[in-house]
Amino acid sequence: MAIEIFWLSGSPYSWRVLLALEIKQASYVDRRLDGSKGDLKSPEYLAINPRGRAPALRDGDFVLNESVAIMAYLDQACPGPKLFGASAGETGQIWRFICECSDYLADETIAAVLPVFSGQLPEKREAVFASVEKVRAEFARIERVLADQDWFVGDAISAADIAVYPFAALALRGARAAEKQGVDLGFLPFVGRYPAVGRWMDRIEALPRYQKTYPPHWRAADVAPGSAV
Ligand SMILES: N[C@@H](CCC(=O)N[C@@H](CS)C(=O)NCC(=O)O)C(=O)O
Repeated sequence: MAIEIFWLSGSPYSWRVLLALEIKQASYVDRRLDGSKGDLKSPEYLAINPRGRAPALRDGDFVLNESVAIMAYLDQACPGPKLFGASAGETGQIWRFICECSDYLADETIAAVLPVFSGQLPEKREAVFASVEKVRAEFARIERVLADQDWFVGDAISAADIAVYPFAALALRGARAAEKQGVDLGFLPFVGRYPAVGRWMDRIEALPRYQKTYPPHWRAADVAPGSAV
C-alpha cells in the first residue's frame, strides 16, 4: 500500500512534508486538497485529520497529522538520507531548531504575511509590523547559525532545514508582495540583509527534486491582494 499525502499548495507545513519526501526520494500518492472547495472540512478528510488542517498522511490503515510527526514517520518508513541526525548531539540540535521554529518563527511569519496576501495590510499594519519584528529577530539568529555552516546541523540537509525553509520562503514572498503594495517590511534586499540565509535557501532550491515541491499556485500566480498563501 502506497503512502498518501494530503496537502495544500502554499501551506508551509505541507511543504515540509513534500520536501522530506523528495529528499528521501520516496514515492507517494499525491492527494492535493483545495481549501476553497471545502476539502479540509469534508467528512472523509476529517476522518484522516480531525483538526481539518493540512498536511496529513495515510499509509494503509495508519493516519497521521502534524508536519513534524509526518517527517519523523517518513524518516523511519522510507529509505534514503536520515533526516533526524546520526548522533545524539545531532538529533538534539535538530529538535532544538524544529522547536524554536514552532515556538518563535512559524506563527509570527504567518501573522506577518497573511494580511499582505489578503489585501488587509493597511488596516492590520500595526499587528503585521509587530510580527515582522519577531520574524526579523529570528532571521538574525538563523543568519548567525548559518554564517559558517552550510546546514543547520551536521554536513547535510536535515529535518531542521526542512522545517524552517518553508517559513523563510513564505516571509520572502510576503516581503516581495508587500513591496509591490508600497510597504517595506524590512526584509529586502534579502541577500543584502541575510546573506547566509540567502545562500542556504539557494542550496535547498538547487536540490534535484526541489522544483517538484514548489507550491503550484505560487508558480502560476503573481502575488496580488486576494491570492491565497
Ligand atoms: N501544526 C500543524 C499546522 C497545520 C496547519 O495549520 N495547516 C494550515 C495550512 S498552513 C491549514 O490547514 N489551515 C486550514 C484551516 O485552518 O482551516 C502542522 O505542523 O501540520
